[in-house]
Amino acid sequence: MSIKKKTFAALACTLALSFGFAPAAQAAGAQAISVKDAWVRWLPNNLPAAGYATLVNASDKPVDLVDISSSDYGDAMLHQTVSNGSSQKMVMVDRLTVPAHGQVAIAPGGYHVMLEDAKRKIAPGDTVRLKLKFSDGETLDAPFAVKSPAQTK
Ligand SMILES: [Cu+2]
Repeated sequence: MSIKKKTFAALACTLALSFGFAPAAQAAGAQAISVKDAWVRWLPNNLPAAGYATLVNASDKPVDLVDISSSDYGDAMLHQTVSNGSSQKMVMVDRLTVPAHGQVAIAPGGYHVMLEDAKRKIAPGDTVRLKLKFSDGETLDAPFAVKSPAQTK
């Protein structure tokens, strides 16, 4: 982050405080990104789960998803399913750009959040939380609905 940007962020924060804006307010460029349709495809026997969601960017600048973590899983990372002919493989994705005034789908067949090493017993019907970090400095702690494979067909 540049010094200039940092100073602006600090200033915006001070302004927000002095005027009593809620943190979720659109003012001062905060909260450009929102998460919708967030769910997790759960698998039995402690197999890795996959998280899916649509990221919506309300701002006029592209914003990148740069990091994912979860208090419910030891490991959370963004993968992309790539098919070459008849076979499919997963590749790691460092950043995912959400276009200005646009959205990007983390959806079956494309991107997924690979969730491994569950820290507690997680079952369909639960809600898990994923912390999404973005290039503009914002962090979202989003609830994901846990579904069984049968519920997602
Ligand atoms: Cu994966």
